[in-house]
Amino acid sequence: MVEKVLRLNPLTHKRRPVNDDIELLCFREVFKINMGARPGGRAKCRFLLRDRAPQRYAISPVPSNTFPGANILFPSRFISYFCARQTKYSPELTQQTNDMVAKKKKSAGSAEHGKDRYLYWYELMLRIRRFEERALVLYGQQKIRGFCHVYIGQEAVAAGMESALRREDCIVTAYRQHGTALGRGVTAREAMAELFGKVTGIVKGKGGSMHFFSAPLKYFGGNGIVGAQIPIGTGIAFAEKYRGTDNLCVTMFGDGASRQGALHESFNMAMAWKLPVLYIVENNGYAMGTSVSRTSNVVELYKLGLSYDMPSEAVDGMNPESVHDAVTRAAEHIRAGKGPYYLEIRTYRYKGHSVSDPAKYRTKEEVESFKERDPIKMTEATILEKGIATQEELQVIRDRVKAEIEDCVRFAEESPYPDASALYEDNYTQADYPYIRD
Ligand SMILES: Cc1ncc(C[n+]2csc(CCOP(=O)(O)OP(=O)(O)O)c2C)c(N)n1
Ligand SMILES: [Mg+2]
Repeated sequence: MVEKVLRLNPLTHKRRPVNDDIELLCFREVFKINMGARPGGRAKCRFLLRDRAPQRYAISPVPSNTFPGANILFPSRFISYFCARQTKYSPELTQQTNDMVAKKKKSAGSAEHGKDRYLYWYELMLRIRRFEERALVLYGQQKIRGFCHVYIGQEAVAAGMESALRREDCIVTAYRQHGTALGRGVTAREAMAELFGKVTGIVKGKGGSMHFFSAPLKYFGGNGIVGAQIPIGTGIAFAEKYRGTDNLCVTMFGDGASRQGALHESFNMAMAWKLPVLYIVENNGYAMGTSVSRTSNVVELYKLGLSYDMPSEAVDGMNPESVHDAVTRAAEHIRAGKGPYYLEIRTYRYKGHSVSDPAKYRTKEEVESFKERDPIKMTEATILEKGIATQEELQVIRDRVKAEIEDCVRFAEESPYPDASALYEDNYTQADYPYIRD
């Protein structure tokens, strides 16, 4: 087995190691080879394993790293790959989050959030949940194809955030984005038609599940490259500052993305230039099948901001109240011209990473423990317990959402696919592009 794993070319890694020893061994070898920053990995590997027959353990050497810092980045890719196995949402985090929840419960349902806001949260979260539940069924029927990452369990983040923002503020996020987009105002019709690849979709059926975009809504996607949106959001914030607005750019990413170097470059620049950017890490405990505690020494991800002197805090992401309050605090700070703010919003995804992930790397008990704090269930309970609205009023909302989801599916089914000629539309071209080779 050792032989098998070590024979992998680290750049094309195709097979998973199956036990701890192998993981550690692989990581150590890859790390040392990369640290060499020159081709010579094979020789070093032999040296490290000199007690064994070298030819059996040879790894294809990685190329020389000519970009400064690139050799430091390589190992991080391998850690997440080699460490994919059953793990848990960090126990420390779970405890801390429970403490936050207990504290929050005391003030839950307080008059500071009025009836309109509660009903807005309830309706939006329900819309997101029902939309995605339906999308999963349609995916199973092969009416939706390609990638599909659902947000189920994380709805309170989109709801609490939107109620605290202005419509002029910008948002950029990752690929798990149906909920964020619906919160922003993308209609269920536009979203569902996009999943179907139909011309009536929010980006004319060309983007699919991961790439919604709307300039009028100031919604900048929907990005499939993990962490790529962090410098993009930083740049959007720069543009807002340059234009002299007091809008901010919410730049959202997952816990996995927080290990990307782009985050550090962005944090540094945003602080140096006091850019109006609100960074939000949606810490749902996992990056694909790898838990935060397996890939990061710092499991309290808000602390990443502290080394840049960025105001940073952890937030319970399972209820919209605390998300709203934190985003409100952050927005005030940013609009006052004091620069960026960073929130680690602790949440959970009930489903696997994508439709094709059975999520065997975590226990049923863990999933259930989060479902007990389900944001929709909890919000409904608060509304009823505090007499904010009646069961009948909630039923009207439930019926409305149900009809809306039925309608958006019908709309998507009946809409046409784009014509083949659409392939030549909306493409970026530049006649004098300097790097084209014949
Ligand atoms: C640069 C890059 N590396 C790896 C991948 C493959 N990949 C897709 S999603 C993902 C996990 C990201 O997890 P996280 O940031 O926590 O977001 P979540 O899925 O939990 O919302 C990875 C590694 C990618 N898309 N882009
Ligand atoms: Mg994650």
